[in-house]
Amino acid sequence: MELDVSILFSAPKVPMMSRVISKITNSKTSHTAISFFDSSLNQRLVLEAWWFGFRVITYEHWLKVNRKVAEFKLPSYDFSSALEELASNIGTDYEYKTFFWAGLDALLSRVGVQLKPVQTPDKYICSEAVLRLLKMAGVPAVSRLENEATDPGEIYEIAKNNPDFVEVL
Ligand SMILES: [Ca+2]
Repeated sequence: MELDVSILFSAPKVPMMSRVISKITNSKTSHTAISFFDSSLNQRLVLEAWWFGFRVITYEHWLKVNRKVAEFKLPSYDFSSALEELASNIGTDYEYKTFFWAGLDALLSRVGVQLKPVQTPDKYICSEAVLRLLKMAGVPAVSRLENEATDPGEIYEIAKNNPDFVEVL
């Protein structure tokens, strides 16, 4: 069954936090998630790596804490098996190691030091979950991005500029 899947990019609803994050990451988005319609529940749901773990919530609930920056569909891809595979990790902890690694890496890269990314295929930060989904579905535009070392802004830049991604307006 083909699923109605889209990729969401957002910023925190708290304006100050949003500004701080966009300063650090140099992007207007600091979070990314996967949206899909579940026909058995008749609900639009969001799958995301959040501070409390990898979870599914309703789209309505997601909008309460997120200011949507952009949403993209990839009409030429079938995400059903990729989504199923990713969903088998619902409930796993958030990958704090990667989160702190990213901050440290950003600082150290300014002085020319490169860290080796943390490798944990079953624990995610938000961008890692989205990236793994896109890669499993065979989207070539993201194939060179590191699963554990990419921030939402980098995926957003690709989505804006690659014809496989169609913005939902
Ligand atoms: Ca990981």
